[in-house]
Amino acid sequence: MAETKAKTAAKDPKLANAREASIEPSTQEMIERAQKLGIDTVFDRAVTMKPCAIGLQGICCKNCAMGPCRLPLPKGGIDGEDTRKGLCGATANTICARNFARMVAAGTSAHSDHGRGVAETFLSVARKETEDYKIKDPAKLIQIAPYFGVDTTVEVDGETLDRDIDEIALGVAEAAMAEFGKYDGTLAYLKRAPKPLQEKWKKEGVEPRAIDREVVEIMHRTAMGVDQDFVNLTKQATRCSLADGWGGAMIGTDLQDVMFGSPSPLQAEANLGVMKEDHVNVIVHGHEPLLSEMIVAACQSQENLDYAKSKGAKGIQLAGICCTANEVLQRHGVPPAGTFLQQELAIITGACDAMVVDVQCIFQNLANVAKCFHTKLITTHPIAKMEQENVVHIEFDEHHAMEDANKIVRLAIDNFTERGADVMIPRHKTTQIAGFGVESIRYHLGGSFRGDYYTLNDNIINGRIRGIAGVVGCNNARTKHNEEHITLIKELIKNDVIVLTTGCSAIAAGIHGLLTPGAAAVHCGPGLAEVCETVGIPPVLHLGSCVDNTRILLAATEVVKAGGLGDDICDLPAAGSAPEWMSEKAIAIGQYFVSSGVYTVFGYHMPLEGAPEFKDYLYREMENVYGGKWDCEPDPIKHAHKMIAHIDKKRKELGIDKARERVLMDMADRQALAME
Ligand code: NFS
Repeated sequence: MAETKAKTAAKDPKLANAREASIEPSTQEMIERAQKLGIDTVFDRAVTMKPCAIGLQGICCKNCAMGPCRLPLPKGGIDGEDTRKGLCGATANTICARNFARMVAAGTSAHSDHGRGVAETFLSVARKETEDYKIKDPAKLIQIAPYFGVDTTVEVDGETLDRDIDEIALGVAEAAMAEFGKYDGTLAYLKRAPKPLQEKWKKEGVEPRAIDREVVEIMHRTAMGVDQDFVNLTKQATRCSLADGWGGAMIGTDLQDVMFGSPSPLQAEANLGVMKEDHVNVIVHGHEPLLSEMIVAACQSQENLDYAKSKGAKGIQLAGICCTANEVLQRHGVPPAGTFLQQELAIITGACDAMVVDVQCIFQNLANVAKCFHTKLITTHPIAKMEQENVVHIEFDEHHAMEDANKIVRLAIDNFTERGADVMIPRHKTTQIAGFGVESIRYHLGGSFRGDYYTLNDNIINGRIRGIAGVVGCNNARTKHNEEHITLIKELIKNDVIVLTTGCSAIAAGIHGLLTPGAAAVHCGPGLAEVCETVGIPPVLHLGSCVDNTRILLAATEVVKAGGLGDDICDLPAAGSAPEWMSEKAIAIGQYFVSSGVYTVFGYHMPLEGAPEFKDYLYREMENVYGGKWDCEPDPIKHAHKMIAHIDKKRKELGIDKARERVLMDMADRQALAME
């Protein structure tokens, strides 16, 4: 590598300062190594490319060719009437709400197209068109079938018998596919929500009809000259987001569980240090586990292991980046090599023999970084190709999935001998317990006899657990990598708030050692520590990828059903958060959480500042309609305390705030009480 290009941040203001860019040591090491090698990473580009100040405010409209019209907020704010308008007269509220709704549409389409891909593969399984996938979790299939109107039993001569599993599979597969484009009715999974929430959606007229339809309607309504009422636009943003959370994403999660197995707790490692110098290193990156499930099998096959050994490698080390990492971690214990912001760094180790990408969150710059090393960058999805010439495209097809996976793994093995001498794998790695889900929480916190969320509720009511937080989402190069996630999560568990996590936030929590039962004694308040130690769980539970945020919705619903904490999700002492968000998918997720009754705080920044009235609608008015509302707080400690204040407000409304004080009394207090 051309050392002549060597640069350091200290000398060059165009380069990121590694210590300011991330709190994570292996990330810092790799940023500096890249700079020495003259390879730019996202961290450096974030220094040279400043975000557009008008876009940041959310008030640039480019939905027709008379614009882009830009309506920045005047310095010092609006004095008197807000007269800002675009060429057509669109107000700042309209423009901002249109942009917001389009983010929801994009996010929903990403999760739902993923869900559709899974449903299509499941249909192939049900039709017996593929040998490579099977039904691994028939119990889950039987559990979801009734929502799709599919019978799980048959009457034969007056006797009720179990129906053939293949027939159930076909019924569910066809009904799931229909959810994307059916022309009447509303989505099947809405029935899984607490009754009062279903009634709110009905009253507001926001029950999603078909998943694709809600995305299309947003694109129509936000086109030039259509919907010009920010409240009405937000309504459609809600309906579309619900088609994501209670539709496409939920179908994705469930059918993945049916085909690949529902996760259960397991131990694995995390961080760039999981890569091995003497092994063939294969990294899977993206979101859909359809191919990566097969790659896991291909990396374990004796034939491929022998082939790797014949090339001088000791074995094959598979690792993941982003949510594909979470999918294969949750079900197979494959270690994540890093979060979203570490994707280029995995190649910069010089030890990545193949990076296999599918869809979403993939930097185009990976191709430029791969060019500097021997790494084969392999795209696999027909909708996600790259223009650079060094990228190999091996298109994945579920009908010959295993064959495709073997081809990819063999390419990686062949490439092992092409590795340069300049290899540097950071030694940092941690151990974590991942693999939680609605079912495993029930098992660990519900008690095997009661079989529900009773124990969890009981501990919330008695105050050992103050509340529940969902901390999810991305990294963002505009914030210090992992700092907000980790500071926020630590502050929550210190205050006895149990954390459910997904996405890159979950990977970050694993990398920083928060996903172990041992973390309870170090970081938790006394109540949460006691519960975690008693049942042997980490205080931060890894619930999977971003589509698996649906597991958080269902876990919250289980808590409602277990009783004692109100009738609806909005009654729970719970809050949501995406402290380092960057993706449109995060906005879709935020909107469906808010519309399901969750107070949801985003970090960094929200593109709403240019339209104070619309912002106020999201941050205040939505609560009157759905019981949940948006908020934004970049400071992770203040962010945690906004969530805790909300949790405490809900405890008070439920009349369980006093119980909490009792738990925290010391012995002297208890004796004093006994004497009264
Ligand atoms: Ni979620 Fe997954 Fe990560 Fe953000 Fe991207 S990987 S779907 S979008 S960056 S958490």
